[in-house]
Amino acid sequence: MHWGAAEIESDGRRLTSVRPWREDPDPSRILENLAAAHRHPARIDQPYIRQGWLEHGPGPAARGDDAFVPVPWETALDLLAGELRRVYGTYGPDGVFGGSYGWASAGRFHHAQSQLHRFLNCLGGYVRSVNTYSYGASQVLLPHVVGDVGLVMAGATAWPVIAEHTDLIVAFGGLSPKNSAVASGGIGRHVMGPSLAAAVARGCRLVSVSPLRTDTDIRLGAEWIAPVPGTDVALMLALCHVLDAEGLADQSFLDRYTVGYPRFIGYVRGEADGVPKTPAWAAAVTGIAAGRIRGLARQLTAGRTMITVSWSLQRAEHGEQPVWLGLVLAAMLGQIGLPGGGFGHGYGSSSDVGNARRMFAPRLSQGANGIDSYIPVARIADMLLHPGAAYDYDGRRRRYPDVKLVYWCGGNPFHHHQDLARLRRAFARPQTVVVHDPFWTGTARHADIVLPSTMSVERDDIGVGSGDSTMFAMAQLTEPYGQARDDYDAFAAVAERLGAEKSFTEGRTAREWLGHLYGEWRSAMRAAGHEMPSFETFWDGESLPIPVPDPGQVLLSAFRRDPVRSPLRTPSGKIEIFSGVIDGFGYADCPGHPVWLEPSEWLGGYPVRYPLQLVANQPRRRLHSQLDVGAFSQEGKIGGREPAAMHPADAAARGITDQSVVRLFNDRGSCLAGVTLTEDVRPGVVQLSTGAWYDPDPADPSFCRHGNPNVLTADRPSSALSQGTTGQLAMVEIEPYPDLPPEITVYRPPRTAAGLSPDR
Ligand code: PGD
Repeated sequence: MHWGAAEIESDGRRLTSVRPWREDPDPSRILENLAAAHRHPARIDQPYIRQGWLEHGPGPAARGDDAFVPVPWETALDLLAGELRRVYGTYGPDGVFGGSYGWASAGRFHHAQSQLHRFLNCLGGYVRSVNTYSYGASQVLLPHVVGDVGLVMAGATAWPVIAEHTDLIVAFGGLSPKNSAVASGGIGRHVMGPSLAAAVARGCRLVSVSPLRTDTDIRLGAEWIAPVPGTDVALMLALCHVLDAEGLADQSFLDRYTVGYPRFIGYVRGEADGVPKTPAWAAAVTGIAAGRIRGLARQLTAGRTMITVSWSLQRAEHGEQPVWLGLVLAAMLGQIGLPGGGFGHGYGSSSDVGNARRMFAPRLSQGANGIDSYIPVARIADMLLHPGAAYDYDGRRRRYPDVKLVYWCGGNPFHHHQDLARLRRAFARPQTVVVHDPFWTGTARHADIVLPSTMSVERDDIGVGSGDSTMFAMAQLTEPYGQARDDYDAFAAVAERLGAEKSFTEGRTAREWLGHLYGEWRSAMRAAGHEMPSFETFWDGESLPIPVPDPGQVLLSAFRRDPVRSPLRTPSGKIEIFSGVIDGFGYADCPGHPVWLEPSEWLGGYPVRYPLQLVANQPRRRLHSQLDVGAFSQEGKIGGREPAAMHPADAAARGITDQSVVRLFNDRGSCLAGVTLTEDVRPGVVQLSTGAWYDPDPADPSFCRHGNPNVLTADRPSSALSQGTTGQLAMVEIEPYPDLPPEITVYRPPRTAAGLSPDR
């Protein structure tokens, strides 16, 4: 599972015992959600059709409030096949959006997006989405400046190397234990915590730069620097200024391995704009004393230093800048490519960053898409609201497609997208929305055709995380909930109705696919010189290690050894401190070298009406919105609401008391939350994690009764370069909620229209 391997027992229906895998040194408590969630009434028990769609047929409609009509599987499959036939026949693949962003569940075969994409490709293709909500700004930036995203993520210096060699880790955005509890596709052994503990025991120092003290495990004793949220760039610029002014920059490294340093350092010195980026300048922006910044800069050169930037920092307006600048700062220190020094991006953001790259794993082919139409993933609402409108992206001028049918399988945009009231207006535009999910999520409630999916404990699969090297046989443990079916079976049945069954299933059952995928992989591994056991031996065993070619990998070590023979895939072959390509795009919000740009909303410059800075980060007690109904997630709620952390001084100024229910609001929306008061957040900051299921007030969908912060965040792109999400930060005000808090209804299935004939 995404949050770790587990040893689970069941009576065939319920999960009777869920324990972490005994070889996991630092398991995640998210596992504690599984048993209760598995049979929770919020599961979808059978197929449903939205009443309005059934009565009036496809077309734009206010989605989200209607009743749902339970229908037999055969009826739902017939309706779905008929609608796909109509939309493909009338509009072609350009009328179908199948991006379907989301983490779904672990498992190489039943991976929901892979299933959906393969299915839609068998029908001719679909409009897809590119990049992620996790690090969308970096995905577009890094190819320009260092040549490759995968290089930085999968090629990150391995944890054992850090544990052995690093003297100082400066972590912009911290090294979050809650985020490193999870990894896409799963994780066998969680190693970040033990590795950091070993490094600290050896004498390594940690500096955690974040408005939240808990962004690095408090037990590690890190020095906490808490700048104004969104101002890390100013802090980094001042560090660069000190290195330059005091002659501490490694000029020979900069000359040999980078291009564009003179342009950049001219900006730091204030040659271009008359503003030297001194510690005093940065102190006014960040709220960190100039002396402290200067002191930190001097420590950077004292030993082996790792500069790391979390993914969360780039989930903000101008999110490219802290990542680019982290790389530049590390380049000035001259330790890139040396064991334990240099640059990292994503340590503590996902469990797999810092795992040495493994060899490939079994994979289901998604076939070929018949069209080449896409949007940057976080532009979903813009696409639905403004078909045909022009936008910029990575140097190109593009237009949004005119989508008629939206298909989601394995994601929850009413969790992950920003400004949910706007997303709801956008979801009223298509003619049909189809959703597969095990649970009645916000997204399922905004669909027309809803199909119940199995959870991974209800099917056989092969499990290995995208960055993990332990493969597991995931045997089915219980019967499916209600009439839930594997997504694969649902797609196969629709494909059969559309004459595409042969290309979709290739004549195999799900179980036969597992043997087939494993067999293909085993042959490829043999060709690469690695003998793997038979499928039967793998299936009966506990776990199977996938070979890791270089367990002691160091990011960019080959480039450092020989930049001529191992150049980067950038135009210059070097690290681009100044990128002529990006500069040539002419984007004011992402110029040719990293700069400080004031965000539209921040503590330093926003109207006093919303004086608190919301940090809407990843949750500790679940994965995104997954398993919010589970025991561990529920245990954290306050008055049934999602917990929000704020500083006692801010609370006192507003008459807010600990453990009380409050209302957070701004011009976009409002939500309730339960307050915890703590000095572990910077004054002026309030933290409310994502993932509480969206529970809109029927009279006002911009008001979430439960605590989903995405009613407050802005649907504003990081920049014209990347069009990434900016969901991490927003300005809000908070007030006590003196009334009896309204009932939360999202954990119950939606209203059904009983007795209505499903046969049209
Ligand atoms: P999940 O809750 O994981 O969130 O957004 P994402 O959509 O990935 O949704 C996965 C859905 O898949 C769940 O509804 C689950 O029930 C369903 N599912 C699980 N297994 C299956 C299956 O086998 N079949 C089917 N059909 N469905 C299945 C996450 C996204 O949120 C991410 S990655 C990030 S990094 C962003 N982070 C932030 C943030 O920091 N701040 C804000 N404000 N917003 C964010 N949103 C983003």
